[in-house]
Amino acid sequence: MEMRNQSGSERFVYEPDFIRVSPGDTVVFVPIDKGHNAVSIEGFGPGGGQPINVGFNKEVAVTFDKPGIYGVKCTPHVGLGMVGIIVVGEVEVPEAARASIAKLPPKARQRLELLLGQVGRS
Ligand SMILES: [Cu+2]
Repeated sequence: MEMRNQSGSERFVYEPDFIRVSPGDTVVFVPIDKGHNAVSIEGFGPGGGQPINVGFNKEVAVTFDKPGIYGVKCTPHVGLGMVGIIVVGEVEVPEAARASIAKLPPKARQRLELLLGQVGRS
């Protein structure tokens, strides 16, 4: 999952912003551009699941052992819609995730609604 200032016409994005993996798989966060991080959006993931905390300008590999939907946001750019999700295994969108995105800024909320809409499709 690349952390970028620009991808096509979109500014401040994770590329891709939707990743589907199997339990036990690893996702690498790659800082293509500086000034981005990736931290968990609360309400996502399995209850008590592993938190994601990728520091600024760091390349970090995260292994996902538990099925769930993991939401990430960039602290300085969540207001500009810099969010993404990682879907691990066969899962449904938890109600807690929907409740959680209602609290986010509009652009982040809209993008997450689109991303969550892709979860049930293969
Ligand atoms: Cu950012």
